[in-house]
Amino acid sequence: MNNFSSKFAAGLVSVLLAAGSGSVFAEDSSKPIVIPTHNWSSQVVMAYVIGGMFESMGNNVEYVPADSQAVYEAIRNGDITISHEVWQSTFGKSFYNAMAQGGVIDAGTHAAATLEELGVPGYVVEENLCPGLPSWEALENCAEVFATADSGGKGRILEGPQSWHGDEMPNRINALGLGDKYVVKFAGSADAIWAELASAKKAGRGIITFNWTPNFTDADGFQFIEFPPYYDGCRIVDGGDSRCGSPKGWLKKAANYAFPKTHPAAYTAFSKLSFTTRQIGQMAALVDVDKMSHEDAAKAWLAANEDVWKPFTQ
Ligand code: TMO
Repeated sequence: MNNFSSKFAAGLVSVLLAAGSGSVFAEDSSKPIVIPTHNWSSQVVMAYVIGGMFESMGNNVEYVPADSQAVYEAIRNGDITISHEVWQSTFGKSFYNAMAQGGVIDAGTHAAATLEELGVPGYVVEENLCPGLPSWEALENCAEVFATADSGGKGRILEGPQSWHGDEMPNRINALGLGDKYVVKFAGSADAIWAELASAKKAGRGIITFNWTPNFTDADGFQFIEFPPYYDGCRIVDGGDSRCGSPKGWLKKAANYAFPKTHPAAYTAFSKLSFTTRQIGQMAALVDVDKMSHEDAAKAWLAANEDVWKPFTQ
């Protein structure tokens, strides 16, 4: 062999070796990607949507029910791989606390903007059941409109499960001087909020509940109450006085720091993934309006939206 052809042959051998060993692209580990499920519908449907997307790429997935605050510590220590709905208002603090200790990475932001806030069904405003809503100051004059059998003559504010915000809502109501007129009750589940909203609507009754957007209720005109604007540090837990509403926030994705190394293809897809307000509202509606199981809702959503999610995997 002359010098040229021996160099050529050596080059060819190394190209063939590289292709054969798969060293051009690192392959995803066959270890399962662990996806948490929490206690509101879009999050559970989206867990199965993302799991289905990973499976379409040849990955193994596992689902574990997890507390929605403690999950960030579980991601940090690697017991759970991702969180796909990090809502700024409710989970921003736990997310950044875990990140500051090392082990959690920010895997990007969904297109959907978020709000997690107290509000009333559209008819409460349209029928003027509490004049001045959606401004919070209107609440001072209509506690009796929102009274229930168990509220001791005060107006009832139906907060979500206490695992979401601890005492932030009672703190806020007291800080705004509404504590002697309103009582905050915690719902046992998101379903309990939807059941209360449905029975109030049937009776044409006033009701105040915690709710959020994106959600299935976006489609029926739920109105959020306008509280004094949020600013960093305004909550009692952050050193403030809690005289503030919730932030108009982001919706992020989080991952264990090793995920890009162990599953580079899945991580790349997860990092590209971004859902809109409409898409997340659809995921919730398949369960809360159409009464499908979370798994079936995810299958239906994946089948109807290949044009949305396939590009994330490519
Ligand atoms: C976290 N959540 C969407 C229930 O406010």
